[in-house]
Amino acid sequence: MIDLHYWPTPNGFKITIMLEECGLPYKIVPVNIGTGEQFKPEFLKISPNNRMPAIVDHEPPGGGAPVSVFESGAVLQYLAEKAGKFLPKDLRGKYEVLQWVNWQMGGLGPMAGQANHFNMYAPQFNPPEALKYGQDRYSNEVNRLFGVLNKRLADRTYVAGDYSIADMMIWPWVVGFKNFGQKLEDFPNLKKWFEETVGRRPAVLKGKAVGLDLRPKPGINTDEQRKVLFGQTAAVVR
Ligand SMILES: N[C@@H](CCC(=O)N[C@@H](CS)C(=O)NCC(=O)O)C(=O)O
Repeated sequence: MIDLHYWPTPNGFKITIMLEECGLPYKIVPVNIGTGEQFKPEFLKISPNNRMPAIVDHEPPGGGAPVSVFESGAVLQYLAEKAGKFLPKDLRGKYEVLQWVNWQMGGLGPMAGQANHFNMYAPQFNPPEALKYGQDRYSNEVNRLFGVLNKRLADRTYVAGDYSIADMMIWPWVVGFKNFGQKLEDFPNLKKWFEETVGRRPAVLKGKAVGLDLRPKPGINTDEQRKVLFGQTAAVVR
């Protein structure tokens, strides 16, 4: 059995989608990031960066002690190796996928996360142009990254070879496109991949619905949530 330390967010959905695609049994261990459960000492032992998702696999390949993994890219790579699916074993195929996995982890995820923050959650600045600078900077970068993806999908069905962990990781970071200041009509190949090719897969729909009941109201809505999520420094976290 795999314990999935989880909250229903784009980085969480990557893992539930993969687990559903592979048919691997898992148990959700909720980490309510709005109330600060990511700072619990038991969780920090698994995920020292106080971020979910993370997994603990009690039946790792080859046996032995449970294996714990944090960082969603590493988790999906682990699960792909465990299941023998969605990550080619040959060198060329494997690195074709992994370069897009890293593109998502280092580019689309962080930039869309910041676009979301400035567009949806940042307080009013004085002067107001200061807020617009942050909004434009990150929304423009997501726009560029969506353009890269749109071009990539012009002559292929999936991002890298067959359907893979790259598709599963990128898809949840397109879901919130409006909050990142984007219109999918500007990216027709991406739109088709998002809405039809990947978006109609039963495991994707199932994975994206996992744990929605844990969080009746999406987003960050209370002062407590804002304080926990936006006030972090080394001193506060310790
Ligand atoms: N690079 C990390 C990012 C994970 C991440 O940012 N998780 C957010 C939710 S989507 C979180 O746990 N936030 C808690 C916090 O900010 O304290 C990954 O891909 O696993």
